[in-house]
Amino acid sequence: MSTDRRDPLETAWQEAVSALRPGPPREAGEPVRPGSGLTGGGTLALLDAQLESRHLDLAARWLRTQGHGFYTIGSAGHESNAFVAAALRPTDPALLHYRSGGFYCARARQVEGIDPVRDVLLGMFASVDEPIAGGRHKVFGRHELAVIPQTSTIASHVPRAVGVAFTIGRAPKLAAPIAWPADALAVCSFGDASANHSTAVGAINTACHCAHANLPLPLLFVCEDNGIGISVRTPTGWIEAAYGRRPGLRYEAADGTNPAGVFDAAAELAAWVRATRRPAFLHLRTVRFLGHAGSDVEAGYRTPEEIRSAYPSDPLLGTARQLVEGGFARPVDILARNEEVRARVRTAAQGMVGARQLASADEVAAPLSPRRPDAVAAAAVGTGAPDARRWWFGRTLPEEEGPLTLAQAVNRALADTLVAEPRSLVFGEDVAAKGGVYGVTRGLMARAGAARVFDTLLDEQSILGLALGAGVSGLVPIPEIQYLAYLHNAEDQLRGEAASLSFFSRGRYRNGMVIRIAGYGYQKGFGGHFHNDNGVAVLRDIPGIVVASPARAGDAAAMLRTCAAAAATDGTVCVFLEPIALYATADLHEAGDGAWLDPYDPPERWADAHVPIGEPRRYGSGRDLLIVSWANGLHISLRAARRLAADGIDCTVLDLRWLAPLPTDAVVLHAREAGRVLVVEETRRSGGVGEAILAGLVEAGFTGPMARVTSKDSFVPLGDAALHILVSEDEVVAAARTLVVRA
Ligand SMILES: Cc1ncc(C[n+]2csc(CCOP(=O)(O)OP(=O)(O)O)c2C)c(N)n1
Ligand SMILES: [Mg+2]
Repeated sequence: MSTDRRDPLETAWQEAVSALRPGPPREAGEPVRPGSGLTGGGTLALLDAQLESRHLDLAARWLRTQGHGFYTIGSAGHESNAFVAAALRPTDPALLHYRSGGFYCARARQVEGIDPVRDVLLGMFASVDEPIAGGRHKVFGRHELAVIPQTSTIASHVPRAVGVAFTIGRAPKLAAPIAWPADALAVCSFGDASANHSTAVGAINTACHCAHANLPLPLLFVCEDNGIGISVRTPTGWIEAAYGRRPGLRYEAADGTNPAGVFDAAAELAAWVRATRRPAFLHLRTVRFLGHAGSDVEAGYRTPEEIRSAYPSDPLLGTARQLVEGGFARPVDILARNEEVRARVRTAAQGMVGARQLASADEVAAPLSPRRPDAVAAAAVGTGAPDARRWWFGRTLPEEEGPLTLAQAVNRALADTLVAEPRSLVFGEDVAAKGGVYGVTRGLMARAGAARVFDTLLDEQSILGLALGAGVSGLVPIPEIQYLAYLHNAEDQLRGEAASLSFFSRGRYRNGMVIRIAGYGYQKGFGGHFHNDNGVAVLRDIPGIVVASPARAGDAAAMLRTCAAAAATDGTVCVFLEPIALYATADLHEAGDGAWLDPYDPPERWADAHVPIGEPRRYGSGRDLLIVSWANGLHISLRAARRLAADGIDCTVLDLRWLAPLPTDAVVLHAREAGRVLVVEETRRSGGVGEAILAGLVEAGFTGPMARVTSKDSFVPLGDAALHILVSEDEVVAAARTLVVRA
């Protein structure tokens, strides 16, 4: 490969460095400026980190001109963030902006044997050897550096950062160890435009709220303010106006051209955060060079003069100036370092041409959601000590209570999880004193304590952010979302963040969790759409997650144990979708029959009662028709099956129990036995589950008659009008008759 022409940015910098006037020579161990905690020698080392970051950016563009590399968003202009890293410890969990390359290179210097140039270049080449994402994304991340990888979604990491800090703050009150040192702080960087994203705004508000409530939250926000978001200017003074005077949030600003100033401000804030366990906001003023990305034609929205006018604010020039004028280096020394780093980066880049990329779909998906069913089964039977259970439940153990409703069974299973799994936490809106929106968590706080069962503020992004932070810190979070409709405003925290972490970190980071959601329709004419939301498509297409949806008490307890065990053992992200309308249902066919109640299994039966992920449950063995359903649809289907039996139509009813992964093989097996299939689906006709069931049958070569009855493609209205929308027992019976007669 040919060497390239130098970018005007580099040439301007070289000229400016050459023109610097050296001060009287000083020893490397002396402060870089009077009173600074940073030495001249330390600054020189950090200049190398800055140069590495800059030359990585230049190399990314140079590689593109040669037809190599896949990523050109860089950190040029932001490299003063190296001095923030230097003020922190390499064990402080870091969630970084995509321009925090200087931070990454500086942090790598704090840990033996890590070459940040290699790491970042491998990312550009989408190499399988890249240490965090292994070719799945270009991202700053490395387990050995406590740098948790981020997605490309602006600000989506900020709720997790708050969750990590919350977990560090909560750790002293828990009996379980977490992944970070007791005196760690979390650091989270983001851009100035990103600071306006509702995700960031909400998360920072949560941090302020915690501080206001005296909850420990050791978190350093770093806003890398280059005054622009792609092409849109941030109004002068906005970041300070928005974040300079927030309750509970200490604010300091630092100028990226003054490295000692950045270091001292960051060190001061870090010491304060560590000591007070309160959040702080470092406003780091930067510039942006080289456009937003290689593909961005900056000249379309910035004049050449404007672009050049930022050159004097180059953080690399600021560092060089402090070193030269402070007497720690001569311009020639700095220019020589530049040449050394430049050559090193280019040589490394050349050596990576042809680096192996992911070679098969299996290799790509390997870290998506590792499953070890045997280990999960073993973990799912883990129970608290008999004494602990006895203390928790008092005189009557749940297995001695008699048959339970679905809500009671979830409650008892949550209790057993809290007893058996010291890493588990239960939280959400109203879950503590009130016991959750439907009382499912009632009594848990009184026993587990307010450190493990607690109310959050009313923000689903923050609830899931807390789960993300607790999960990546080694705990087993079990958050509650009050209604399925209210998952949607926070859905990216599940889809973009939780589900993708293992994938983008080759399993080095995981965030196992069980998100309990009260959902579905049929609330006896109550509530309207938002309390009867029945759409699950948004969950079913998220790669790798598990969606459990029990219909009755016995299944719910066993499935909750499975989910908690999978979250703890394999880092599985589980959604546990509970049918509100069946929470308190006791009967199936006749009033008073109690057929929808189940006894609670005693621990010695948990192994036999274990429900593996993806295993459905069969009712009956009728040979005329297979009815496939789940949740409310199961209750409806079992009633319909009895009416059909009176007509001489013998049905098998299959409860899917798991909506992801779908038990397609079992459906096919039972379909072959019965010859005809009817899917009874309480979700919508479009994007529901039945489409996948029928597609699975067709793909498997099943040729018998198939049909589905579903709820309508509509929102659910208030009152009895809901019944026009939701699938009914009569529709099931009619469709089944048609199907059987037709065949
Ligand atoms: C949620 C979301 N919306 C839009 C984008 C596209 N996008 C990528 S970077 C960016 C601007 C970010 O600006 P800022 O936060 O100031 O960071 P900077 O690039 O200036 O460092 C946008 C809009 C995105 N990545 N995520
Ligand atoms: Mg910006």
